[in-house]
Amino acid sequence: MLKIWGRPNSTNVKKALWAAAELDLEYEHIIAGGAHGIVDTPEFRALNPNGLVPVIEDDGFILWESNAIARYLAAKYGVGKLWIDDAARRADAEKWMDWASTTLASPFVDIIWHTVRLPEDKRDPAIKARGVTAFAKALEVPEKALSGQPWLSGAEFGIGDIPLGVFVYAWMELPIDRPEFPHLTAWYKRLQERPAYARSVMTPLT
Ligand SMILES: N[C@@H](CCC(=O)N[C@@H](CS)C(=O)NCC(=O)O)C(=O)O
Repeated sequence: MLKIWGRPNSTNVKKALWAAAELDLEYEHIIAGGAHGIVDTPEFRALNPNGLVPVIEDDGFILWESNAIARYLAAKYGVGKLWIDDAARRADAEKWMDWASTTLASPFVDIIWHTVRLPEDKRDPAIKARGVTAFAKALEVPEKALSGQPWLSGAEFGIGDIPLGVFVYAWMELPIDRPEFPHLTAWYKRLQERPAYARSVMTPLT
């Protein structure tokens, strides 16, 4: 059976859990990382030398990196579902996965650590404000894209929606200022109607 290592409050772990849930896959979930430890053990380092979650094992195949995991699960179990056969359409969707990691991850860390993760006396409002501004500015790009299509993956929901869907849940939940993004908000409402999203992503952030 598929195994997924990672604490369920991690943004990157949520991508793997959500992809598996969308595909109705049964899996064993090993809670690891943060206060749960495990990631520094030699056994875990043999799975992922980076000592980070998520990691999966599927029929003896070990994989780390959350976007690669979502792509792998979609390609193996989601043909005609999460996976898009046409190379151009798939690349058009997948670019959002890379975009989310390269553009949003850094401001997201500033926001989440300085809003809820660090002890209150260690939180720096200036770092939080820097993250909030940069994150909102970046979201202007998917806001525009979603004015012309229902999903980042195109006409149908797909892997391109997964990373941003996880980030946006936290962004909507955290006590921060948010500009109005009507198309992004409509997309977020559509995500919330998906049982797999509710089960895997709409869970505590701390
Ligand atoms: N690029 C990696 C980043 C993985 C990562 O940074 N994971 C964090 C959780 S979001 C982690 O393992 N932190 C250490 C821990 O939880 O102990 C991915 O997308 O999978």
